Amino acid sequence: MGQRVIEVPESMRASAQIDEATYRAWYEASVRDPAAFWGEHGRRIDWFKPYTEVQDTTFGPGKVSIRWFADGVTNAAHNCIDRHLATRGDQVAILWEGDDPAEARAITYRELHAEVCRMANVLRNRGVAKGDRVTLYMPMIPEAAFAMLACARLGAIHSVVFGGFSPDSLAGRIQGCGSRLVVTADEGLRGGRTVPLKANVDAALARLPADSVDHVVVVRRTGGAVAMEPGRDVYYDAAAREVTDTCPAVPVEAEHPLFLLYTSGSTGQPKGVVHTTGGYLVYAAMTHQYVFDHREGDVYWCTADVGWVTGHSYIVYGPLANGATTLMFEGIPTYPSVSRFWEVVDKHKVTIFYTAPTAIRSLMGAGDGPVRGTSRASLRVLGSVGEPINPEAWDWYHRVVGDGRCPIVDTWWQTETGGILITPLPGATRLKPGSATKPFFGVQPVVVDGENTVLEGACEGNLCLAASWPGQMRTVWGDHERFVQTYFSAFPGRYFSGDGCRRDADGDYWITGRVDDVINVSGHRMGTAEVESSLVAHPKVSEAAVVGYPHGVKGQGIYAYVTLMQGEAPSEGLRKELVAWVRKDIGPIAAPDLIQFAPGLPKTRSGKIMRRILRKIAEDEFSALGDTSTLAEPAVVDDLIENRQNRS
Ligand code: 6R9
Repeated sequence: MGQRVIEVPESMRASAQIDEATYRAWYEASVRDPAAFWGEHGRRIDWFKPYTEVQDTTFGPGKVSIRWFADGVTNAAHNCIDRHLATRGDQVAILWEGDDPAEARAITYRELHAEVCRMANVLRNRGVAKGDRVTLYMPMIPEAAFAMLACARLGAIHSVVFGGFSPDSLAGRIQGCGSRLVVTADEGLRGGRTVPLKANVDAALARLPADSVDHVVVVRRTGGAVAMEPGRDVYYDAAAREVTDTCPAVPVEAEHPLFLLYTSGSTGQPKGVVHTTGGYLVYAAMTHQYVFDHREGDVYWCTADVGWVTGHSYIVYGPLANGATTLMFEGIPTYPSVSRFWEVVDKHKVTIFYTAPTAIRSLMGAGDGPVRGTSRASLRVLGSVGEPINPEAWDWYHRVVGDGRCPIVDTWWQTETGGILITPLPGATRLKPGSATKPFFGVQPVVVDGENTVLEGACEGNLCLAASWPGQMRTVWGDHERFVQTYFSAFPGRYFSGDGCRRDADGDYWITGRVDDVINVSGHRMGTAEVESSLVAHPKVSEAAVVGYPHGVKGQGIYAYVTLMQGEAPSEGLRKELVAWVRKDIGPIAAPDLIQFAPGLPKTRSGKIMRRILRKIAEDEFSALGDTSTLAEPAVVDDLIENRQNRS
């Protein structure tokens, strides 16, 4: 196909945990007899009561049910902390790098144990027990990980809400899962600027019935003044002084929920993705070890925020279950300068570095100089996640950041999948820039056409999974029917990812992006329906349609077509007002990049908006609009083209 192939470096091959032959043998075994394969690998974590059942899963049609290791009993915090104490109590578990380069902390496994026990006791004293939901709205400080693990220790279910979400979004997520306790910080700190986390919690709670939340625990980060409501709010440091630093880990069944995480889909409000304990932890830990070729002595850094699934699986649970040293970074890639990532790599001798294409593209824009000025000699493996990585960005990452020395693992997965599904393994897989390459052990991708026919060989279509893997989400919180509808109805009997892909003649997968109404902005998922409903809630807006368009740094930008109420006139002022409106309503990540005022939207005679046409115009490719004969008013298209906002 004329595409470039980068062979496995000889040094990697020689010392590989998994070489090519092992990959083939294990993969083969994992799909031939999944129960035997996972029965063996499930033992990589500690079980208080060992499982005898391994896999009990069905994708329908009809019933959808996913259970792994179901009669086993374990605890995630025990596995991430306690079981390491005898062998690595003095090893650093969490290496924290502050927003300000002068601030850092190193927390050993022994200290992690004490910190998590204290946090667990603070929560327990406020009524948190097994099965209760706890919302965490935290900056990237070690206390965010302590709080997650404290919940896990008690068998409580955490729901982390990204600190960039608005009070309204936070309120919806608190109410959605009925959490009665929120852990937050006074303020966050990013790029030298403060984020008013506690004030946002106050605003969120003001929108909910008065008795919704009993307790707000406030970690002091900046020391900035915040309002404290007596009886409800307590500073963490004060509460922690009153408890001991031991707290037993509550044994939970393998299928007991560990966390839920709200994520955007193509319709309606964000849904609470439910992950359970045993299978999730086995899968997160195993992928972390093999995908990143993680070994004793590594310093591993994933730059994600704990508000996203990548932070859950690959900052906290996977690495800590493996006894790793995991770096947690509070700041942003461009503060105080565009060299920050590489300075942190040198400062902490980072060996494995995992980031998102959007970060790579934005740093690439600043040129090679800021990278070349640093050593990066400690780096061994580079990773990418969140969106397709374009070959230019891949090349730069490989050639400049990794000095041509480090394999790049382009890892495809989703909030719903719990862990990485399609990826190279550093010692086993030759790389193709832009391809996520091969399935991980136990993962059975299938490419299907619109009629659910399985395509063979080289092909392009919808990316589905034919069978379950232990890290898979189990249900949507409180709405199993929505789970079945969303993931198992488009292609009955299979899990549908929502992504399109191409498989080449070598069996390598190339993810082409979402085929549903979800857009991927800087690696963050946004449902177009959510942005639309926010826009139409504005008093001057009558109708809105939102699509994605190619954006040089963000991957996709948000393009909104807006029809105003009768008598309202388009203006620059109103454009700004609408952007600010969405930003305030949902959060900065949802703010439209381009708004086009449109007197009418292209609709079929039955009133359906033809998004295909809107996407084309937003992409500035209006010469290939396809069939427009079914439009009720073909003339609206001319106006849309005339006034398009993205002109290349
Ligand atoms: C882990 C995470 C999931 C969506 C997914 C896909 C896109 C993620 C990718 C990728 C191409 C990769 N995506 N990794 N596309 N190559 N390596 O990002 O979870 O936030 O749920 O997003 O992101 O479109 O469906 P999440």
